[in-house]
Formats: sequence, structure tokens, C-alpha cells
Amino acid sequence: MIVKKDSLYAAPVEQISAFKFDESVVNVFPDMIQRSVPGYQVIISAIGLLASRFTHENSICYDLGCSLGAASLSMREQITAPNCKIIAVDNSQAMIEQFKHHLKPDENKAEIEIVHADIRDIEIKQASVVVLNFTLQFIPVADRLAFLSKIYQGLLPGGMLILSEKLNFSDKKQQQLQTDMHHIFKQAQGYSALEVSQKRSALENVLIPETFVQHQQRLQQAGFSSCEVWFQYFNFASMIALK
Ligand code: GEK
Repeated sequence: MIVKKDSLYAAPVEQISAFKFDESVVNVFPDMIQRSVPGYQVIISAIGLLASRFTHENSICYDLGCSLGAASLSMREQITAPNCKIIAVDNSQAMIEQFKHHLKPDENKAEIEIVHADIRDIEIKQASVVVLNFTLQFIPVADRLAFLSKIYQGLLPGGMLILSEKLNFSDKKQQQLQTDMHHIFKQAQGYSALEVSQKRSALENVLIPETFVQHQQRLQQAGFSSCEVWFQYFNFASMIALK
């Protein structure tokens, strides 16, 4: 796949509309996410390593909000347990088409089944690993508990949820500092101040971040026995929740 540079918000836009995972985003997605999410590549690699530890025979790994399948491919690379499957789900038709188009089958590795659906509507069962890599933040807050409870129910005993999210901070100074540092990070990746600010407006009310404590409490309510951050880079973190 030829990775195109993201310049979607480079020119001034009069009326910024809400961010959508449409074809224009899909075409630049790998570049966009790398340059926007600090530590993205580290997290993707670690998802493979974590999956290889947690996946056992006859179980399923779910990649929910899979986009172009980076986490699924990382898991496929590392999983050695026999008779496992990876189910990758996204509700963006454009993402799913592109992922299907570029997926090369590998008979020696776990099969990846690509599903076009809303992750709130799918059945989750026999799961050893569930990945929500920067996806929960796009689910309405009111739906999050029921959705995480469904994931908990579908996990096998000892199963793991990997939850990566943009975070908020309850302390105002921390919130300001971490937000500023994220914008500085983006500018160091080549985005202009205009691009940063226009993208921020587009994501307003679409991407809803919460604090670590909010996530931790909700995960506990959903049934998880523990939840800890294993990686954080400014206001982007990845957590592990255990059943
Ligand atoms: C990665 N995990 O590269 N149902 C299904 N998919 C959804 C829903 C929903 N209700 N809401 C949003 N999505 C990926 C990156 S991107 C993160 C995940 C980002 C999908 C949406 O279509 C998009 O593909 C993905 O969640 C979020 O590891 O762009 O910041």
C-alpha cells in the first residue's frame, strides 16, 4: 500500500464539519495516525507481544475499530497458539474495503476475518484477547459501560482487554500541559498550527476522552478484576484490563 501524506486540514476550511472515517481519511490513515498519536507504533508492536502471551488454543482475538488492521496484523505475526482466529471489526465501509484489499492470506498463521459492523452490535465469544486501540473514545459515553460489559462477558477466564485511549486529566494544569505537549508533538511531526487547530475542531464532540480513573472505575463496574496503564506518552495511554 502506498502511504499518502495527510494534508486534509492543511488549507483553511471555512466551515469545519465533524470528523468522519471516510475515503479521504482512509487514503492517508497510516500517515495520519503515526503523526498524531504519540507512541502509536510502540503500542501496535506490543499488542502482538501481549496477544502471543494471552492467546491459547481454540480462542478468538478481537480487534474492534480495526481501521486498516495494524493491530490484527501485529497479533497475527506473534500468535503461535493453534486453531485461533482474529476477528477485525469496523463500521467504516471505506476502512474495511481497504483492509480487505491489502490483506494477504497467510496459511501458516491465524486467520483474520474482517467484519463490517458497529462494534456495539456484534457478538463476542471465546475471546482470549480484545483490542480497543483508540476506538472506545468514538463510542458515545452513555454506551460505554454496556459495551465493556459485553466484552467482559465474551472474554474467557483470564482473558485480557487492551484499551488505548486519548486521556483527559482532572488537574487543570496537567490537562493544559499534556494538551500543549500533544500539539507540540504534532508540529514536530510536520503538522502546521492551522492543521492542528482545524483537526481539533473536527474531532470536537466526536472523540470524547475521559480520565484514567473514569476508565478504571467503569472497567471495574463491567466486571474486570484489574486495570493498569502499561504505556503512556503525553495524553495517550494504553491500558490492560484483566478478567
Ligand atoms: C489501529 N484500531 O490502527 N463500530 C465500529 N467501528 C467504529 C465505531 C463503531 N461504533 N466507531 C468508530 N469506529 C486502529 C485505530 S481509529 C483511531 C482506530 C483514530 C472505528 C472508526 O471507523 C475507525 O476506523 C476506528 O474506529 C478508530 O490500531 O483514528 O484515532
